[in-house]
Amino acid sequence: MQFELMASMMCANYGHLAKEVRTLDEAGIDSFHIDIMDGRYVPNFAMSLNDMRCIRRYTDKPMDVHLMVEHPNNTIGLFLDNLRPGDTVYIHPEAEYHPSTTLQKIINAGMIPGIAINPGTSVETIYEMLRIVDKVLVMSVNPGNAGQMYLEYVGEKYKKLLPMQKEMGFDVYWDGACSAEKIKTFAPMGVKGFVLGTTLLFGKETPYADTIKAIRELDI
Ligand code: S6P
Ligand code: MG
Repeated sequence: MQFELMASMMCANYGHLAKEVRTLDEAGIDSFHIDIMDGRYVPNFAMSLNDMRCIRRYTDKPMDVHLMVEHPNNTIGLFLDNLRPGDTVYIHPEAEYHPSTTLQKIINAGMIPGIAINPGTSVETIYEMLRIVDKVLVMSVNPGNAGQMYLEYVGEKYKKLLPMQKEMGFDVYWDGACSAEKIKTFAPMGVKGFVLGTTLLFGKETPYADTIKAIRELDI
């Protein structure tokens, strides 16, 4: 079964970031998930513009940029200027007064527009935007940190969103506490890609190539 795997780069070892990027690239990761935080929309600072630029220098694979910042419209140009067509940018709709304007900016710049939805955000709230975006990143943990517990109630939201994909023209992606068991359950239901962080990929003894290979060979 085909699905995409994204590496959550906030979980990488910054002692040797270039090596991390090259190893993940060679291990067959599909794209690099970049968690940008501003310390206001979420109570953390993870990565920022320079980290993204640095990662871009060591790989030609797509960037998957997740903006966890207030009013992304104010600074999104900085990111778009450093991205390429085929890269994705997600905003959190509730962080913006006019999210559809910001999404249009992403589209006009030639990038793939996405929204990230928090565990507490309902499908009804973002319904109209589903027609504008190509990707919906469903947060299975509250945004801000890696290494959190999966929030069981988010499963219901996937069940609600997935049947709308075709008619509204978007794909669903998973972010937070992603395990092999979750991929086995949700990939067949139609989730197109999974962000891999500390739960499955980083901080383990197993080489990235072996982990990624084992996920691709899951019996699904
Ligand atoms: C959380 C962020 C995520 C995490 C990822 C980490 O704010 O958007 O991308 O980095 O979920 O994965 P894990 O397996 O440590 O939860
Ligand atoms: Mg993320």
